[in-house]
Amino acid sequence: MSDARQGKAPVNRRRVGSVLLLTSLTASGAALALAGDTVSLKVTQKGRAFAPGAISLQAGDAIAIVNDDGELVHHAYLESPGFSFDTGEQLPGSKTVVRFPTAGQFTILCGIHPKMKLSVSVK
Ligand SMILES: [Cu+2]
Repeated sequence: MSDARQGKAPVNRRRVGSVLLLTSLTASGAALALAGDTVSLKVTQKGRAFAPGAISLQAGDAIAIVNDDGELVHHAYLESPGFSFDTGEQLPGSKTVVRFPTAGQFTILCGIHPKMKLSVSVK
């Protein structure tokens, strides 16, 4: 039922509990959806980069942001008028689901690696 349990290594499974807790705690902004929600697109964080680096969505779509970057911690966030989110620290193997409720052009950044950028076009 939970996609978060798809981690390959045992180390990922131990972290599922804390990741889900983090997701629910930060859901007050309504931007972060529950991990079980339907996801339109998966974005990975690997080699200190988002892949793909640009995506297009329909308003209401959700994406899964997966940290697939070995031992590196990431911290995706977005700040814009009317729509913001902050995933907090994303441990290796973790997945955070973010829903984009409104149309617009957005850029997701990583609080740890300033060169990481993900352009999101929501129609
Ligand atoms: Cu990062």
